[in-house]
Amino acid sequence: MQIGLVGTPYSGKTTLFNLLTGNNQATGFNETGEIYVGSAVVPDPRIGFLSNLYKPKRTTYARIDFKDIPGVKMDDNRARASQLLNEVRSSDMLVQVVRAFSSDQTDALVGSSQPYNDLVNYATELILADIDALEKRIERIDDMKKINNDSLEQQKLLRKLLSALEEEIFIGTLDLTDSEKELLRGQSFLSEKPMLIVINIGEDQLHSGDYPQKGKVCQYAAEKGIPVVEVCAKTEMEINQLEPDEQREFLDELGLTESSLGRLARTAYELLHLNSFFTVGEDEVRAWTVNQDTSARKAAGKIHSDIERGFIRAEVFHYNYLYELGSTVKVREAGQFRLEGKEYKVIDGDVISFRFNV
Ligand SMILES: Nc1nc2c(ncn2[C@@H]2O[C@H](COP(=O)(O)OP(=O)(O)OP(=O)(O)O)[C@@H](O)[C@H]2O)c(=O)[nH]1
Ligand SMILES: [Mg+2]
Repeated sequence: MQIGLVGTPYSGKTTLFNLLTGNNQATGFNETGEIYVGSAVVPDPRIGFLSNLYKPKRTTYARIDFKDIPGVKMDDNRARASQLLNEVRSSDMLVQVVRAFSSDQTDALVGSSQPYNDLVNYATELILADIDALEKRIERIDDMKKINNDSLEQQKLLRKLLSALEEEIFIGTLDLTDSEKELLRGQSFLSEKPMLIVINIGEDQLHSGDYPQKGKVCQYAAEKGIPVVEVCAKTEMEINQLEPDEQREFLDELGLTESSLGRLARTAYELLHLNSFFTVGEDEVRAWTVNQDTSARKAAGKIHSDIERGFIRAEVFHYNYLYELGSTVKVREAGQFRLEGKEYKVIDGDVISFRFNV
């Protein structure tokens, strides 16, 4: 899974990228305009607990990959703009970074912050790109010598999508039937990608709890059903570079109980309908990420295709029992160890060991 950080120039994408991935790329006017990729550990206190209990040789957290995609600037040529758009297109999910903070430097360059306007403008860019792609496809079908029923159906559907976009409705929010989805297979649209909004606030705004156009931003996000996370990217990045005990002190002072990465990862998991399950042992304690509705057998395949193929049973208990009772022996005594078959649907927080045969 790769999450694209997108949005207008100078909104703080690279700053956030550094914060999330522990990178140290140049920000602001020193930027090189490069596209950066990096990965972040998904914080999960359950892994800490399991690791403490099992004392494994290795502890492996789940990871999320991030791609920092620069905003299109005034002097960018068309080739550059379309390269950047393709990077957006190849992301599984988008985090739109919106500037709410104000600083002399950025204000001088791009004006004072107007997060609501930026949100709408960026959405319009996505919509226009989709309209462009749709029109090309429709034209291609129109130009076909022989038109069969399938292409007629497709044509009808593409026009329906087009008129939705013209009313500024995201394709992702349309209720398409299964057969419509089938017709669109292999085509992807920018406005159907799962999206999350990060409002990049300044430290003063963190204290006051307010930023320009906040009401409009919240109303817009609620209407579109897009989750919003407020992040104070620059301050948090600076705190990250301190010694761990100093970090806690500063975070407490700012009233930040959970890191931005933690909040972002949690929101992304919800948005993408993802679950975590765990494998434990002397060698390794590890978190695995699967879609909700993943069967035990498919989950086994995450670890190794041999385990999926030779799947016999899954031995499962839920993390919460272990957390409450403190040892696997007690979990077993409490009758919370279960043997599940291949169709069992994995639940978030399951601790699983697979029995298989190769
Ligand atoms: N005061 C303040 N400045 C910030 C904050 N976040 C980012 N900045 C500054 O804003 C400038 C732009 O940040 P970047 O992270 O480079 O922005 P970007 O979105 O990557 O910009 P492009 O890659 O050009 O699209 C930098 O000088 C940052 O230091 C913030 O929360 N507060
Ligand atoms: Mg950048």
